[in-house]
Amino acid sequence: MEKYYHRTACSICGSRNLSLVLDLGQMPLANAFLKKEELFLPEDKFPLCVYFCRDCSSLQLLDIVDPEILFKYYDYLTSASKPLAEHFVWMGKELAEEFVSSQKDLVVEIGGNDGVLLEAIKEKCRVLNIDPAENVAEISRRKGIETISCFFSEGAAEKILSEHGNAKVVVANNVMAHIENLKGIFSGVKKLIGEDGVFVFEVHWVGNLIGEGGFDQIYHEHIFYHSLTVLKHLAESIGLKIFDIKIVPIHGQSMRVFAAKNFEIRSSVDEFLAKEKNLGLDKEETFLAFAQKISDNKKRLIDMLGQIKEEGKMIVGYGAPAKGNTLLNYFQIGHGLLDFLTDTTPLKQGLYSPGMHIPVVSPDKIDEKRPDYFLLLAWNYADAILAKEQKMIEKGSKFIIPVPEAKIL
Ligand code: DWN
Repeated sequence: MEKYYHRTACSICGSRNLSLVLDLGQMPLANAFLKKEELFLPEDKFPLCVYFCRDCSSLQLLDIVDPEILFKYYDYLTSASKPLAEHFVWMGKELAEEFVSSQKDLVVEIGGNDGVLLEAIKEKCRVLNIDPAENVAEISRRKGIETISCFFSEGAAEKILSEHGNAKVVVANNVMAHIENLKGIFSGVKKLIGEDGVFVFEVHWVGNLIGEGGFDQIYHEHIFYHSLTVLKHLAESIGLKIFDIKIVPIHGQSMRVFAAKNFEIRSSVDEFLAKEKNLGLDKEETFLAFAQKISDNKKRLIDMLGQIKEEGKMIVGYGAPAKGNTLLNYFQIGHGLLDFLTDTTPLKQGLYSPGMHIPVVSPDKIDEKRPDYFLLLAWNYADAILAKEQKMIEKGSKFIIPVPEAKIL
């Protein structure tokens, strides 16, 4: 199969009435960290262009990279980000409390990564992790969680149903933006949850992307930038109803969406749909205005970093998140500005960032090098990180928040 292909129709509604609202150019894959010996080899880059569908208002990529390339081996571990792990432990316990009534009940997680959520509830019910990344699935299995290393689909759902029975809960966190055939996912889940099960998923909210969040969450893994409005129509098209929604402070702001066949719809749904209408998420010009804000911020951040370097100061990247690579590559921030990136993920340490080839090192290097400034690439965990680095800050180190408008704290 080709490494990627270009769609000409909306993945949600099939319309060809699509408008290019943001072109970030040819970009490397955001999680394709490189070994030293790979630095001088050709590096895959793909068009990173965001389109607005004038018919269903969805925001999406049309250049679809082969999911086997993206997800069969994965550098990203939920457990490497303590605040995220704590969030999913809490989420697992909440869902078990609300929807699980027997140890025989089955909870299936699509894209459960290294098993953080399911591990928190595996004593309360049966659990099953479906994750395509073989290296990560192995970590999940070592936690005693039955893990099938495959892509979820209607076919996979039928196999799970025949071998495990209906699921009381299907969870899918930071997955529903990553899968081209969303109708197939919703249909598979509908089969799996039966008459009285629920589908609960968290996904980054497009209202945050264009507002307080950052454009850096745009990369090839994220085919969609979702609104509730679009998800509601999609779910209803295959016979599921979205009955509740909450905003959670994850990856900026994510939606936690609740869907089922027959649950009573709560007022949160209409309230949120009205909020999206007020934000103009159904208008092309909303996203064109967002694109302009990005180029304004590029100049601001580059000038800021250049000024700091002229003063002879050291700047390092704090965190080596996927989103950080969109920012670094689009803004062309390289080794001349950042000495290195620190990251708590062992799988990333000793590697180099895709595109800009900045070395990724353990956070232990921070004490050794005492940087003057940190470019907070993992800005979505700012509260936890600033609390953790209080001593460093008291000694004079400063943090730079890169998006939506670069600022020194
Ligand atoms: O959809 C996805 C999002 C939800 O998660 C995936 N495609 C990949 C991933 O994106 P990301 O890499 O931008 O996610 P995070 O969770 O924002 O990544 C944070 C990075 O920062 C991790 O590599 C861990 C690191 N980190 C750190 O070095 N020190 C995190 C914390 C909290 C820290 O204190």
